[in-house]
Amino acid sequence: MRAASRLMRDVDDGLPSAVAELRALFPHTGRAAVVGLTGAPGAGKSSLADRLIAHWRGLGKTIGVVAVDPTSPFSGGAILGDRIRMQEHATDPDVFIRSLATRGALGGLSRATADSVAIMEAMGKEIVLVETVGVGQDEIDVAGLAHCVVVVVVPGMGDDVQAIKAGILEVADVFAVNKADREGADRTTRELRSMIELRRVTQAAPPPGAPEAWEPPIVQTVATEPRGIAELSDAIFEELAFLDRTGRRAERDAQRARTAFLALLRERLLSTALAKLAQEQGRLDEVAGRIAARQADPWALAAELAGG
Ligand SMILES: Nc1nc2c(ncn2[C@@H]2O[C@H](COP(=O)(O)OP(=O)(O)OP(=O)(O)O)[C@@H](O)[C@H]2O)c(=O)[nH]1
Ligand SMILES: [Mg+2]
Repeated sequence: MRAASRLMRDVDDGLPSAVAELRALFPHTGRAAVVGLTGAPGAGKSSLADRLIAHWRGLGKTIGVVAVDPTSPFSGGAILGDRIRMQEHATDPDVFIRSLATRGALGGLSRATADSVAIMEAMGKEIVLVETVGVGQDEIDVAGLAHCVVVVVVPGMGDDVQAIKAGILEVADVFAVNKADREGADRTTRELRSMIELRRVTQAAPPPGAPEAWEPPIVQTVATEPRGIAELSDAIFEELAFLDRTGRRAERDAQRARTAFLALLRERLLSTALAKLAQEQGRLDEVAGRIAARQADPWALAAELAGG
């Protein structure tokens, strides 16, 4: 745990030795089940994570947690107020919790998340849980990094299901209707179910012999009581078993590798361009000033810095 913490710090600080260590660890990664937990701010993701951790510890599983908060400037241990919900597990040697915050101008949060997941996989964690706000179009593509994406929805937001960002249906492998102690949980559940059904009937009928499709189950939960946690865990395990049974896990792993690789590449290209900018063009502010004054055009500058 100490070595992993140190490596994560070195990765954060961008030490060249960290890259060498990550490369050495790479053959030992790829064995965990990566579960994404995503949804609107305050939906109860951390509370659910806390309950899932307790449930899985009861089953003897070892767990890693990456809590991603794009709005916070602080990275590090489980220190943020929000993470206190998982604090009781902080002394459990079989649970490793890491908070990740904004990566600054480089926008490398996705890359940092992928690296943290890899380190936890190399530690031998059986399940790695990634908690993050929002889905899909965010800086952190949790859907692209996970084997199972749990989308947390809460009732009582008016036309809640309609208000859920487009694309959520596509990335959700499991829906948790959390805060089911509140009014409207059944309605939200019904709306989600009809959305899923609508999608099925509007899709072209699968050709005979086509591989079976996964339909996201909907589980009502109350993280605070707790209620529905075993059911949520079962739904997650069923989806993971589905991937294995249908040979989809390899597909998913290829997609995960693609996401992580693109994140790394994007950060590399951007940092190269920014280093060039600092070196050859003076400070970004000056360049921006020249562009604003129409003394330089941004396309020519971008082409010069990024190639093409
Ligand atoms: N009534 C009720 N409250 C809940 C439930 N689950 C979580 N909460 C409360 O909702 C608030 C937010 O919970 P969090 O677990 O921090 O939510 P989150 O999605 O992790 O929040 P962010 O990380 O800030 O986006 C807390 O006050 C929780 O106690 C639930 O099932 N029912
Ligand atoms: Mg949280």
